[in-house]
Amino acid sequence: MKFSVLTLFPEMVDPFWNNGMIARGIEKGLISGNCINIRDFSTDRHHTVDDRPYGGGSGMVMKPEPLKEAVHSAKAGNPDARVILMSPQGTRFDQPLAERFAEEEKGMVFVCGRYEGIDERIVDGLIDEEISIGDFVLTGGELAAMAVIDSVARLIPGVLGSDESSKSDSFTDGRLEYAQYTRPEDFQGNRVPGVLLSGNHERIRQWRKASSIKRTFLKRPDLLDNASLDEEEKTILRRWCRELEALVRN
Ligand code: 4G0
Repeated sequence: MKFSVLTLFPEMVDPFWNNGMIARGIEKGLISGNCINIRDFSTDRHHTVDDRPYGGGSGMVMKPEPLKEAVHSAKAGNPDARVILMSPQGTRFDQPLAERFAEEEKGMVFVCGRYEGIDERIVDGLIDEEISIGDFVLTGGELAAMAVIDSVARLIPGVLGSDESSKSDSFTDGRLEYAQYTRPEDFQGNRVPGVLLSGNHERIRQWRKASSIKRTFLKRPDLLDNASLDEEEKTILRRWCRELEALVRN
């Protein structure tokens, strides 16, 4: 997968390619990434990239001409890439969408807006998909693009080590991950749950399943709204219910 980021602040995105699993994925030749400075495609003496909004009002709007040339340049180096605008007005990004991108796309071009937004004719004419990482506003699309790239890249086979498969992550099956512990066995008087030290793999599996469904219920009940519980999860929740009832009675 080839990722291109169109931005007025390439210095903000450049370090992203050089660290952690993204850098490893690039070294392995599984992904590649580059930045294109939109300002390089401005032709006037002052390299203008923004202008005042028609109709008046505060703030500035990104001019269409440099953006159009930047997108064309990106697509020339990244053919059949999907052109994505990071914007608070976009479709909400989530794990299923990350999985779809990782599976279906050969390349992705991210347009990062600044100022109050970009000229609507660019959105209409050049953008394939408008995506938001959540209901909040950033000063630019760069952080949002990096979040999307990070989550898509780690789903590409081989980018994560075989040891740290992305297949069993939170959200992959609509449940939060179970609680994790490492040494020491006793940390400031808090002990690791005994079952995890037992070596009994079946009991450990059951404990993790209970941990997973209970934290999902407590921390993100919305994830269970349209989910169907399997028999094991129903048993876990019924038992939990009885434990709570006993607690209330005593
Ligand atoms: C385009 C994405 C880009 C339009 C980008 C802002 C939040 C997100 C930008 C605007 C962003 C997100 C209309 C304010 C840049 N902020 N939630 N800022 N407008 O994904």
